Amino acid sequence: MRLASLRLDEVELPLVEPFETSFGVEQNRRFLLVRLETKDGVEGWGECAAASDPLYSSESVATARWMISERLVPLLFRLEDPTPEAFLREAARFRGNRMAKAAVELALHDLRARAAGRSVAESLGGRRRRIRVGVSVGIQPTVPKLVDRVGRYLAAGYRRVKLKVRPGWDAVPVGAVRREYPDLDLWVDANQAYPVGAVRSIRAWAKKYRVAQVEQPFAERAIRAHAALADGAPFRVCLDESIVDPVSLEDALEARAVTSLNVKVARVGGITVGSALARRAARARVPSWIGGMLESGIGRAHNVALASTAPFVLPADLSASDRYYREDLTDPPFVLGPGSTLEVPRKPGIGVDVVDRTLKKYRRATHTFRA
Ligand code: OSB
Ligand code: MG
Repeated sequence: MRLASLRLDEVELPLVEPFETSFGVEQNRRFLLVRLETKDGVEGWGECAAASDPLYSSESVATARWMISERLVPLLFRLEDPTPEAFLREAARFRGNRMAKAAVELALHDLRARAAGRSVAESLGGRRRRIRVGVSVGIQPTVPKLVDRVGRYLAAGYRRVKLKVRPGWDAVPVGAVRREYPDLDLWVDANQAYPVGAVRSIRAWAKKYRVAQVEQPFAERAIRAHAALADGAPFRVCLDESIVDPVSLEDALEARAVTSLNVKVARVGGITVGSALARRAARARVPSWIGGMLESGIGRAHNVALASTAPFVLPADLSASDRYYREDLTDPPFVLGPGSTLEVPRKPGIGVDVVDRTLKKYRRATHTFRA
């Protein structure tokens, strides 16, 4: 299989409502798309989750654009047989830049699956036809607005809710949601916002309001603080930003700092590593689940495919298209099904079509590299 071109599109897609976390607010999501094409006309799509600013991690649209254009494209075009494994082997000599690498790796998975006439889910060995999902709820202007927001998601059919928290937006909003919805599967995510000294206070409100899972309260490197929180806790301690590769997972497991693993293909450099991390965690009896980065239908389709594989046992942060975007880039849109689930596409590749007209409407820049 020979590659003919890689097209890098920069898109700006308006979110249905602003998404606020401890690190900032997003209103329009700006991101890159990778479209590969072979000499035989087979295509493959990947999405880069890096945002305009390096707030979630050190990567941004600008760094990923440089990394893909100046380093990954030449490396990719030199490969005899462009498989995800061959690409990752060569790309490994460049440090970090995992979101940029993931975008290309995802496109290769889609391309290989399409060429073989299989869905990405099938080629990963995914057996689930539907995956369980929840919804991640951003910080709201007021507590009543949060309670109302959660209520509308529950009415839409979501059965698991993750609240974004930070110092000053925790015990009160979490308590209010718990009082209103006594049986809700309630998770929280702080995106590293707490000082390591906050172990006792987090434990107190999380326990009081029966929070099932506390995600990444402390800094990426604060492994001991996460272990202290996890010690004897009646909730799972989930790591997101701290786990970027197999070594960081080994260290966190050894320290007993992780009792739930959020796998984001963007954060760990693609599907291959994400899948390996989840399998390793499962051997240590740590459950995994797929996290999201507000992806368009392209990135979400990859995530849904990976979520259909065995080690992903907790409900994913992958919601219906209309929770994110009024117009998604793919057709059909993802819709919430019975039991808080999304259907796993079964057509070849990611299994959804990219809508060219919508893509062009929201595209801000495009560049084609030819092999
Ligand atoms: O930490 O999980 C996170 C979105 C952007 C950056 C970080 C995170 C998130 C989410 C959104 O929680 C989950 C989704 O895509 O639905
Ligand atoms: Mg998170």
